[in-house]
Amino acid sequence: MKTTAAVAGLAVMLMACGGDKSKDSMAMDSTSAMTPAPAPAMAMGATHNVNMVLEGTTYKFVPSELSVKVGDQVVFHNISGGPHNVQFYADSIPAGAQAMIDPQLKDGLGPLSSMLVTEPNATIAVSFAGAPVGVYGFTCTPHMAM
Ligand SMILES: [Cu+2]
Repeated sequence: MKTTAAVAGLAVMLMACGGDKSKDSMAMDSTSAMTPAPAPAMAMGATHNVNMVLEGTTYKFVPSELSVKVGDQVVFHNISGGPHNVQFYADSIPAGAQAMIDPQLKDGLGPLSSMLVTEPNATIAVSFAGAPVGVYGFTCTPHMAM
């Protein structure tokens, strides 16, 4: 079994719910692997909030990039312009990440895709407990082309 050495690695999310041709992504790098890891398996992770909004004619995730640690969770909030969802790119996530993501996205639109949220302030939570370190690219399915 392959184990991830850099458990305390940082993740950077680069996201936009459209309006940008570059792929939204989240990077988890292992540069912090030199720092002693403070027992991440037992630690309660931090929660990072990301708003899904429509500003003018631009759909975006706010913030558009984010660093998270293994064990943290990211909560996406449907603020405006919905329905929105969160869809990870199959070719832009680390090996093994799909096995961590898919079980969390019940009733999703498909593999690596969450369900659509339509209610104001509805949320989609993704936990990165046990997540492989690496880059996580994602978008919003209804607005990925916009
Ligand atoms: Cu959207």
